[in-house]
Amino acid sequence: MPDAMQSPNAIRAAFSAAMSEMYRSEVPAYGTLVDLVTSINGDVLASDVAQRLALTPGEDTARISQERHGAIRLGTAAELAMMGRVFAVMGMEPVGYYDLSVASVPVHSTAFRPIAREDLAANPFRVFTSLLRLELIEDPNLRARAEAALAAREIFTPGALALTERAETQGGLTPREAETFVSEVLETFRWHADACLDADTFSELIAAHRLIADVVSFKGPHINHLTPRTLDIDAAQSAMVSAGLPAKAVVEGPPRRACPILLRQTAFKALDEEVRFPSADGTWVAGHHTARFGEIEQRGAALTPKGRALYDRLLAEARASILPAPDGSNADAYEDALKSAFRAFPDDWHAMHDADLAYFKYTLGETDNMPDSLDLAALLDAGALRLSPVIYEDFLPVSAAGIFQSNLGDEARDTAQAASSQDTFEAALGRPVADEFVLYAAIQERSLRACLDQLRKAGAAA
Ligand code: OOG
Ligand code: NI
Repeated sequence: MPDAMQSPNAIRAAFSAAMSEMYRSEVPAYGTLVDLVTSINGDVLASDVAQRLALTPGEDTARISQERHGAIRLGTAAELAMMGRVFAVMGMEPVGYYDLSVASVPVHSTAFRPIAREDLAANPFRVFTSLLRLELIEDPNLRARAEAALAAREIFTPGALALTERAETQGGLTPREAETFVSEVLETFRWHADACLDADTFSELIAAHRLIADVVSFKGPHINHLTPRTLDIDAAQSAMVSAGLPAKAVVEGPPRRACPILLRQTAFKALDEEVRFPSADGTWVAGHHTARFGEIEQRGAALTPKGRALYDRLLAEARASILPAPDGSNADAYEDALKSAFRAFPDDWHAMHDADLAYFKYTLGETDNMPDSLDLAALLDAGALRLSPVIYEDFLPVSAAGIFQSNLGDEARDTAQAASSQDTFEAALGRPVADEFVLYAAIQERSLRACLDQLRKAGAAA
């Protein structure tokens, strides 16, 4: 990249900040969430819990207050492919494939995010990006109207399209271009209260699936939530309830642990918003839509395939005995079932490392009894190497399904939908999605190699 160009990390950080500012003004309760999470994070970092979390100082701790993810839902393959090019300008790559059809949600998804350790440390902003599966609308007439509405819209401004092309041909954007790019791209995610479809079509789409109505009826893929990261989600959940926010009944993901793994999430329910629908005589018809909500998350260690398989098995075990009721009536019993299932998952960093359950970054520790060999176990036992968990940067399909559902009005939907495929999704995107495990393993290996090199040099010098 030529010197005069703005770094993708700086563009992403500016974009993430601009999104946060826009969402704060659109959904004031999000601002309340950010404030309470910031204060809880400050408390945790000042307490001795911070030590136990073993976060990498200056890397995992520095980024927390500006860390968040967002979510959008796109209507067509062309929108997804273009969105991929826009995110690439900000250093965000598609990672992972999530098939939500198993939970009767008619989308499949990926997460756009930075992938290198340095870039994640600079700013880890991610966007959970879903593509609607229109083929799941059964009524051919309704499907055709939905397709026509999507074909007629252009979700990117001319400026956003032109600057994305410029970034691709000139290998980046100048600081001035980057500034314009951020404000142009922001327009795509803005809320529009004016629908593009008439009230009757909207009702029919709602009846087919609320999510389909949300994607198809508006000018663009309004950001539907923005999620700050907290270091203590249980404290944040109580604070949310105390602040009068309509919090979701249970926290999704693993139970509370001393050594957090993967991702725990909770949300406040979607707001009922006033919208207007155009009618044939040129007047507007007032209506309502629930679309946007708030979410908080706590991130823990990324798990290896072995750790992930254990997580999936224990979660399935708990959920086979009890499923959280949407009204929260069995929330305590569900938490107990989770806790008891997860006793089989070691809750100690060293044990998780030795059992190959999670990924770690190694740092050099200080020790007086340096072992003779560079054997990993000996180095860890002697304290010559220390462990810091590689933070999980991705999402969880069961949790995502729970988040989607809590915001679709908690309707019971037991009709399973045809499974989709990663191939179809990648064809729409125009490129493959990265494998998250490969990325985490690379971060672990690189950090180990760097430490061993330093120890070797120190040994040679001694
Ligand atoms: C996305 C829901 C998934 C998460 O944090 O798991 C998600 C959506 O509702 O569009 O954001
Ligand atoms: Ni989310």
